Amino acid sequence: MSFTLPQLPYASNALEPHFDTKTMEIHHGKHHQAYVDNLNKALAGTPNENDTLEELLSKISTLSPAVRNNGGGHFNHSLFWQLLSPNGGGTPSAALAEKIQTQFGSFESFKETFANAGITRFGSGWAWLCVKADKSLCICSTANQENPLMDSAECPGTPILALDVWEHAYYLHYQNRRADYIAAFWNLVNWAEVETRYNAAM
Ligand code: MN3
Repeated sequence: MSFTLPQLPYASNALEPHFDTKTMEIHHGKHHQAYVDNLNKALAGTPNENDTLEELLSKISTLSPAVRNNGGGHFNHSLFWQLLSPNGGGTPSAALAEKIQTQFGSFESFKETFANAGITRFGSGWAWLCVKADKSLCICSTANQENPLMDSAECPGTPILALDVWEHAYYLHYQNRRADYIAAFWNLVNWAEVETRYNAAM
């Protein structure tokens, strides 16, 4: 089995003005494609070449750095694209809204904590909202292309919202202004998709 680049669920210019077209084209067509290609190369001829991505992540500590970096990269980006929408933004509804209110005090306070996880991640990485094994919500960040599904994760859980804070995600448009990129991200969050993932994890 070999992995393939998923199509974006919208046109590459559909997230303007928040995420610009050039960044989306390079991020999806070059960066994500490279993770897919390098993952396939790293797995070719190994006992793991027929594993699913989830299977790889669940035993990533036993696999090579190339599988960790590129398998993580492929999983994280595939998820990220689904969590964005040209019709995104606003607030979650129903059960997730209630859970956020209970755990973080308010939606605004949740956003601040999540944004802070992205802003304070030194170097490259991701910010996450996860459902933990005890069904509570957890905000954390990970380095590089690591994620909460990896057996080595410091903050294990089921990711329901993800934000790429690598410079390649924002530098063309926002340069060093990571906080502005994160502020723009809230206009694109596909809360319906986050809620679907939340309900499945519960
Ligand atoms: Mn990226």
